[in-house]
Amino acid sequence: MALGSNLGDLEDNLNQALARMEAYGEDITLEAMSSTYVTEPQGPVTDQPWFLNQVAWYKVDKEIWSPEGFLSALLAIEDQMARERGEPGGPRIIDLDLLLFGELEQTTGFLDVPHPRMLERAFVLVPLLEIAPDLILPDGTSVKEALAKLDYKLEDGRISQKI
Ligand code: PH2
Ligand code: MG
Ligand code: MG
Repeated sequence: MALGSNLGDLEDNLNQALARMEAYGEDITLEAMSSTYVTEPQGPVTDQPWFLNQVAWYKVDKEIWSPEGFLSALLAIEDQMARERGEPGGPRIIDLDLLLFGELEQTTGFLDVPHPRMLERAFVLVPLLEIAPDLILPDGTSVKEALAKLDYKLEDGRISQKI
């Protein structure tokens, strides 16, 4: 799961989302969590505050959680944290994106995994590499290879990227 925030108390927002994930119980357990990174806004809206981003890896009991159910659990936390759904790609208190669900590959519109833009985003791949250095995505690409293709700069926990 990728976490992002660029409104309010960014650190507190990410921590609150992580705490709410914990409250779901034993069939969703935290396996690894990256550091946080201060990141340059990507996407259609460039005139907005820099983000705080982080990636967390969960072990999910698949007998209990379908991929869509798990995504709904993330969206429910966004709603509980009073995220307003404004401009697409614009500023937000909290954004929780499902990057991967095991080896699953699907594009249904409600849930597209792997996340369709993850390979273009250093703010996702840098923290992901930190917690899963040997990860190979379902299509055979490694996180390392994907990151090597991007034009980004990582300095003191800050990631800037030009597309
Ligand atoms: N999320 C977006 C759009 N742009 N840029 C950064 N740096 N970090 C984000 O989390 C982010 C973004 C849409 O979800
Ligand atoms: Mg997002
Ligand atoms: Mg999102």
